[in-house]
Amino acid sequence: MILVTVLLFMAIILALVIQAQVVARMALRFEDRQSLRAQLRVAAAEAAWNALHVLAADDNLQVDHTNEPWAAWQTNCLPNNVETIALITDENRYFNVNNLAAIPSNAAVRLPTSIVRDIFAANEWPDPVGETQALKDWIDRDAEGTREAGYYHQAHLSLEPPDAPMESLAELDGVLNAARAERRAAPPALTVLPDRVERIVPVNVNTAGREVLQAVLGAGRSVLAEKICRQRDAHPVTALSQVMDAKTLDTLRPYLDTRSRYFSLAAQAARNGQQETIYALVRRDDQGEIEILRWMYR
Ligand SMILES: [Ca+2]
Ligand SMILES: [Ca+2]
Repeated sequence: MILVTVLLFMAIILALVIQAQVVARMALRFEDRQSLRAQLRVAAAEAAWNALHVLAADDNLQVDHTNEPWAAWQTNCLPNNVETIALITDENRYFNVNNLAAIPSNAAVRLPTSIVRDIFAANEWPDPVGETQALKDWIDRDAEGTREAGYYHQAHLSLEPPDAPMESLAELDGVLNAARAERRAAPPALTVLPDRVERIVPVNVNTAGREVLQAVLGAGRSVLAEKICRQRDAHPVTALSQVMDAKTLDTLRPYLDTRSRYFSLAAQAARNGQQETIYALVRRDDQGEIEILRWMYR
């Protein structure tokens, strides 16, 4: 009986020792992971800052194209075996949804709603006019329109248009899918550039996708869209007058530029299969100064 008790006692002690070792090892592993995570965050931030330095050092702020140093992948292997990679993408290659709140001062200029409607149509959305109206009413300051607060109340949706510029792609996604049975990603030609001022953010003719250019120029100008793509592939467009006549330019001027002001940045640091990524959105002003609009780790 005593032997059984002693054996049982020893077994319990042994189990406790093993458990303590396992817990200690797990704690150590957790600490290692946390420490590597901190190292990776620092490395990702450094990679991001280096990429932004290249963007700020751009020697021609009037013309931006994808063969410039800032647009190249920037990779690095640090002495502690952490590998980093950073990529800057200009956001002026897409059409800013917040342009919907701006009204062009010249009546001859194409309306932003026509451009967004064409983008939905090109992506075969079921109701381009309605989808465009939903985005416009969400953003514009007035409460007049078929997709203002009353629309959401009637549909028993707990949403209310803020009548202010959109802040993120997630917000765009939420509005577009509010009344949809099946979720659908926003057309890739659209972006969300937060700005306190209601003004049209132009697209860069040197970087915009064919679909974006076509929507901005409007149906009936597909030959012009082709011409711009051909010309910019040979040489970056340094003045809009190089690709269109003065009359056409007058009706499109607010929407087109040869440079970019908004850029997104993704910087990642990795080691041993663990990684940390930074996503940022920045604005570069006329002097090359960079303002960080968004900065998040994932
Ligand atoms: Ca440039
Ligand atoms: Ca509104």
